[in-house]
Amino acid sequence: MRDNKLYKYEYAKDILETEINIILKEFERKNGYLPVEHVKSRLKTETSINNKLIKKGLSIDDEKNLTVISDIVGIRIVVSFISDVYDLVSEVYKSKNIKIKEKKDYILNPKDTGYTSYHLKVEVPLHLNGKKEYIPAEIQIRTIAMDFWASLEHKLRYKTNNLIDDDIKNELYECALEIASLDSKMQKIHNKVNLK
Ligand code: 0O2
Repeated sequence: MRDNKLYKYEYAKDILETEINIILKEFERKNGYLPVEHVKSRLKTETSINNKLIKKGLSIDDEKNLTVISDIVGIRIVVSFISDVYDLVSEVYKSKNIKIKEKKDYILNPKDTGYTSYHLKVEVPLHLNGKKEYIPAEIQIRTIAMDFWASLEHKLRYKTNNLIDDDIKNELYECALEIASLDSKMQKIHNKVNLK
């Protein structure tokens, strides 16, 4: 499926990576520091795309159904402090090459699992064979602390085939609360240091 159906998504990933890179370089040039710990982009795997289509009750053989999946192209920007998340979000909003379709602030409104992050569902313009079309993509921006929790929780969930029992879910939720509290503490220290 990937080779023939996903080539446009591959191009869109390249465009998004370049755009995000420029936003980050510009941020560093203007502010004199780069808040980024790391950036990772990916194309959703064929298995993951198919699972999502099946979950939505859609055929995996109909190419048109790919358009309902908004995160085939994904880029994750992991930053140092909570304020960096919001600073970066406003920089992405200023970009003329990234069209923002929807924002989801899971920092202000964490998911039931405890997951926190800032998501932007966007579209990237792709000029191909004299035509312009918009390819959907998802940008996730989160702190290194949020990323620590999400990565480990994802691994544990994957290990148990998504069948985590309620006790473990509660423990993971508590970990998320502790991490959120640490994030706020680090933010306060950051604010104090910045004032000096
Ligand atoms: P992967 O492997 O990261 O690609 P949908 O995208 O249709 O599922 P929605 O509401 O549009 O639903 O998306 P949402 O919840 O804004 O974002 C989904 C993505 O956020 C997930 O992608 C994960 O990357 C991340 N995410 C959301 N909730 C959790 C959570 O509880 N734990 C962790 N670790 N990550 C979460 P995928 O496709 O599920 O997975």
